[in-house]
Amino acid sequence: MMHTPGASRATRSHSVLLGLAAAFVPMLASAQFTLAPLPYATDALEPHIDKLTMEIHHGRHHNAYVNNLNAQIKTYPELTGMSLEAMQGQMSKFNTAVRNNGGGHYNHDLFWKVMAPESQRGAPSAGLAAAIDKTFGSMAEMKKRFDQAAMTRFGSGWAWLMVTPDKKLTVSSTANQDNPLMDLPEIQRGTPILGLDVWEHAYYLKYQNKRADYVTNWWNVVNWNEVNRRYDAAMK
Ligand code: MN3
Repeated sequence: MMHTPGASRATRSHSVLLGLAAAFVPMLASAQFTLAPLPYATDALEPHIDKLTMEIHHGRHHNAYVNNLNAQIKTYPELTGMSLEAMQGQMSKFNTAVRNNGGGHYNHDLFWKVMAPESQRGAPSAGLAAAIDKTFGSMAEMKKRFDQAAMTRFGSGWAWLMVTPDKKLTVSSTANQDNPLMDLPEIQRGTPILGLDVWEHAYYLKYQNKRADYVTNWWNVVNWNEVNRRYDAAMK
């Protein structure tokens, strides 16, 4: 279930820079993209998401995306100093390895933050709740559409609640480690405020093939405080 990054396809100009970059990139690479600790204990989302899944998902899968992304700095020295958000928005410039691993790093960084232990989950703000009611009719209907996006994503990918460029809420899904920030023609663009990982590695140990049960239970661990914060930022 580990991700296999696509082959590097450096352009001619990148090749020219390669020798130069290789001389000093190892030092920079170690400090560029890093795996932040989880903002809570690995068992904090029990019983909905189990401790072992969290350990493997964060410590191995997410860690691999970070390491593989850092390895791409020798191909693309311009990644040095680039924010994760900025990278997503110009993903069309990069190869499949940056798309998969840079997307994977951004997506998981968001994923850990939009979940929280029970005492920290909060509730949708008045502003977000009103926008959800206006857009979808009700919170229940929004969740239904989101669940459909999660369930109909064939294979690996993500479901999203996002703010579109014209400041409207919508639900979408992306394949693999793509996300709505990426400037790629097949992606519906927006600013994600809530995201759900529906790769099998996110739920298989506890839920096996029952993705629907995972999706249903996952709503119990959503960190609405963080979703509210992202909604407010996206609406500015
Ligand atoms: Mn994952």
